[in-house]
Amino acid sequence: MEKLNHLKKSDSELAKLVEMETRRQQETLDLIPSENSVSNAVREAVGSRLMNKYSEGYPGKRYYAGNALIDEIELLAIERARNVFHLGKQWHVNVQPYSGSPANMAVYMALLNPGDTIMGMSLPFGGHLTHGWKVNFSGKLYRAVQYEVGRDGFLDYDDIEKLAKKEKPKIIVAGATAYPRMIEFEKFAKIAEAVGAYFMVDMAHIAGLVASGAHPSPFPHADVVTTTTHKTLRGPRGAIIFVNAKSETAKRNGIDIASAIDKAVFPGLQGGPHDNQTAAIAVCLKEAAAPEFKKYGKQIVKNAKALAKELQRLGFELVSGGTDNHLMLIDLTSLGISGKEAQDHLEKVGIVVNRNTVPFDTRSPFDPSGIRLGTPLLTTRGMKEKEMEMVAALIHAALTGGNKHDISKKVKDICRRFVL
Ligand code: DSN
Repeated sequence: MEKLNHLKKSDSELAKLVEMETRRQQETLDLIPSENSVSNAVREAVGSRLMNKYSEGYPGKRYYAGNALIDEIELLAIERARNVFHLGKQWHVNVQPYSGSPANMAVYMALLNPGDTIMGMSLPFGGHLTHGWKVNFSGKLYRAVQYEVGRDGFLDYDDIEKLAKKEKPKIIVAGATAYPRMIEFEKFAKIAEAVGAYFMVDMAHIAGLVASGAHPSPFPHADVVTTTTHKTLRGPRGAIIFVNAKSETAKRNGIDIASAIDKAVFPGLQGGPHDNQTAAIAVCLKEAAAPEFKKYGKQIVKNAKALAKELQRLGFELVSGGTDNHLMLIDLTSLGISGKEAQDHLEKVGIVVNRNTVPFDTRSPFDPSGIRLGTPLLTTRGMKEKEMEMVAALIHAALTGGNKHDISKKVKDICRRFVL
């Protein structure tokens, strides 16, 4: 447990809440696939005095004095981002977006006009809010058309191509929050090329897998790649936009894509960047370039496959019949409980998951038919395939009327063995 000496002295009420949350994280099994647990080094950078600075602008072009060191930090983050994903200089990198949604907004703002057509994956089928969902800015400011997965739970690239040819989007977005399978970026890129659309990949969920070679890279195929930095990449909350300065689509449209995206981030959408966050991103990228991170990313996938296999052996139905990445979706329909009920039962025994729609769900998103499970955080704790089998057994017991006291005790035992 961290000391929080100063906080305890000045605000004991808040310090107590932080300590309780720390303990909650340590004593529960977190299977939310978009969450992770960062290193102490990343946390130190986030809590550093860099947060005191204003740095509107970009390295070498700031509006305020006193930014020489901030420039160095931002340039280091940019260089490390290129290094982790093996990118040449043609990839322009912006590390300033506050998080994933503003990063995606900046891309649309740079490349589209309000009312233009965007095409992304439908939210209840596994897409993200910012990929054109109706209640989000992306579905309100733009004309959004949405693709879905087929009945088998897999993306159907022929259907996506038909939709693109019919709707002629100006941008096609690949990327998901609840899709357990590999995304075939090359196929998407061909479809985008055929209709003259920009091809954007939001790799937020899988960035750590891409960095470690556990998922194919979108970079050979995309015009723009966005990512958050706090999911599988295991950094602070934040985001990066990678821009292919040699984009043929941008050339055809006569725009300088790198400068358009920089301008959309600042001054288009944001004021001063969060320099403490930029520094922590640089730290996480250094960690992600290390050989241990390669093992980490591959182990996330091995663990997900082991968890999926054991859950299926115990009778659970998984969307698409398994997983290729860090997450899976259990369809609870045949078990006769809803996603919300399952989430609540599991939380009571110390297993933290999120309820989630399954493709073609007939229930409401507030109480859908599924739960989403992922292995990034348990893998950070050092768990392997053997522990995944135990976790599957505990989930099964919790959802089929097992003794809550016994299950909670076993959860606590595992948490004690794999310390956070
Ligand atoms: N909220 C994130 C997730 O859980 O997938 C997406 O931004």
